[in-house]
This record gives sequence, structure tokens and C-alpha cells, in this order.
Amino acid sequence: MSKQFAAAVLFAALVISCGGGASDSASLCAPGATQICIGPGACQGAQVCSKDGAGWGICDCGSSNSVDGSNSQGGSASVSTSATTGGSNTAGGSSSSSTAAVCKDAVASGTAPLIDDLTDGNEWILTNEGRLGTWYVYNDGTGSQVPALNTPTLPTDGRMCTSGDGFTSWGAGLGLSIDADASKNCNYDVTAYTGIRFKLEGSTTNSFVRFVLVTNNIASPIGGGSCDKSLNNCDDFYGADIVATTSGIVCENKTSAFSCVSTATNDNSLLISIPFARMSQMGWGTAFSVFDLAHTLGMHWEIHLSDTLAASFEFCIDNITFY
Ligand SMILES: [Ca+2]
Ligand SMILES: [Ca+2]
Repeated sequence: MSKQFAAAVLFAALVISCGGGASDSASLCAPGATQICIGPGACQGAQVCSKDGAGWGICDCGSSNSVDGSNSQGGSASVSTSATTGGSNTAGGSSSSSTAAVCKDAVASGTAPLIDDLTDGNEWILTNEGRLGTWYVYNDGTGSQVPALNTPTLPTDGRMCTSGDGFTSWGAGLGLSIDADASKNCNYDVTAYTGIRFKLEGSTTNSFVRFVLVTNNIASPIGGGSCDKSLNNCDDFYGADIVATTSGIVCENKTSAFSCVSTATNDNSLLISIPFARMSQMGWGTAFSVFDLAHTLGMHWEIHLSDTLAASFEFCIDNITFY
């Protein structure tokens, strides 16, 4: 399975409206939220949390090669319904154009850079500067990952952690949507800032960590992007590779320079600052000359295989912020 599909699938984890985004302790999931799932025939799809938060709907794999952008049916059908109607029927027929959710693009003002410090214990990022999104994990289905795909991606001890092993196809990752106010990922303008900073701790085997910023022009339609898959190899996002070893994250980079410093002495994590200007594509996908910071959809911490051997990993991030 290709890397681009990896990137596409992961981003199907959208948030669907539902304003406050509170997740009751009694609820099984956040109403209207969607997540990646494995459907019939081991297809990878998405499912929607019911309006009352009592459970997840069916896993809808859609037809992943939908036409560009318009979420009428096909790939993003699973996230196009039930935002307001709240029904349990995915891909249902009532998603007419008149009721289709309209994206409310947002712009970062530059005054509240913190994206999430994970202290509130839920799967939602902070709502600073018009941001609204959720955390999610994704993987190629060949191994096992914690949190599991069909469970909420929640912080642990004030950090967001994930671990996994046995991945042999394209890997796995952790991500967040940043402006999923409508029933799709909407554009978020981050041009007020110069980069991303976060704490990272962990280790990897036969793999490495790559941070990427998801932009509309490179993202596949299933992830809310406008990349035409009939013409392009989509989802090779701008980012930076971070070297990790079996003994820990290393302050070295593989493709572009970034700042990396140790944090407190009682804390093994590293503080990594990546200027947007230093980010680049990996090169396996179509080259996009524009790193469109005015139209971002989210960000990922990707685990890429560096060997033909099965990849394993465990890492935690915290204090994710623009700067
Ligand atoms: Ca939160
Ligand atoms: Ca924290």
C-alpha cells in the first residue's frame, strides 16, 4: 500500500461540527466525530460517532478515488452526513447540495499560538484562534497500535502518546485536524507564524518520525484536500524528518534543519522547533512548489519505515505550539 494512501486515510479523521466538543464521560465517543476504521474486506474507511455519543456507526470505506474536493459521495461520504441530522446512516441519501456543510475557513491571528498542551484530558485540540479539531491515530493495518484505531485518541499524563509494532507496509502515525468545523476539513491560515514547536520523547525501531503540515493543495480529496489524484501522487507533505533510534529521539535531522534542545533535567523529551521555511517534501510524491501556509488542514507525526523489517515505535508529544 502506498504512502500517499497512508496520508490520505489518516486525514479522514475529521471532526464534524458539534460546537463545544465536550465529550461526556458517559459517552463512548464525541458526537459527530469521525475516525479511521477497518471495514469489510479489510478496507480502510471512516465512521461517524452517533449524535448521542453512544457509539460508532458503520465503517464506510467509500470509493476512495472520488472526484476532487466535492464531498457529494465517494471518499468523503462517510463524513458528509450526520453533522446536523445525526443519523446513524452514513453515506445516506439526504446530503443534498443545499444542506452540505460550508467550510468556515479560519485565520490564525498570531496571538494565541498554543495548539494543545493536553492538560484537559480530551481528544480535542484547544480552540485558540478559531481552531477546532481532534487527535487521531492511523496506520497501515499490518501491525498493532495504541490507541487502537476505533477508540478515542486521548492524552496520557498530559501528553499525547502512541506506540505500535509489526508494521510492514507504510507505517503509522498520530495527527490532528485543525479546522474541522464543518463536515470536512477546512482551510486554516498559519501565515502569522514562522514555525511549529513541540516536545517529543520516544524511540523507534526500523523507522523514524517525520513531522508534516498538511496543506490543501497536496492533500487527497478523502482528506479534504484538492490534489487531483488522477494527475498527481498526492500527500507528500512539507515537513521534516526527525531521527529516532531504539534508545531515543536524536537531535539530528535527515532532510532539513531545525532547532532541538533538551528540556528540564527530569524530563527526557526534546524541544523541537521547525521553521516552516525549513520544511520540504520527502520526494516520493508529486513536487508542489507552493507550501501553502494559508490553506492548512492539520498536522501529522508520521512513522515511516526505514527498513524492510517490521517497524515499532513509541513516542509522546506535548506542548504543541506555533511560534
Ligand atoms: Ca484537548
Ligand atoms: Ca502537557
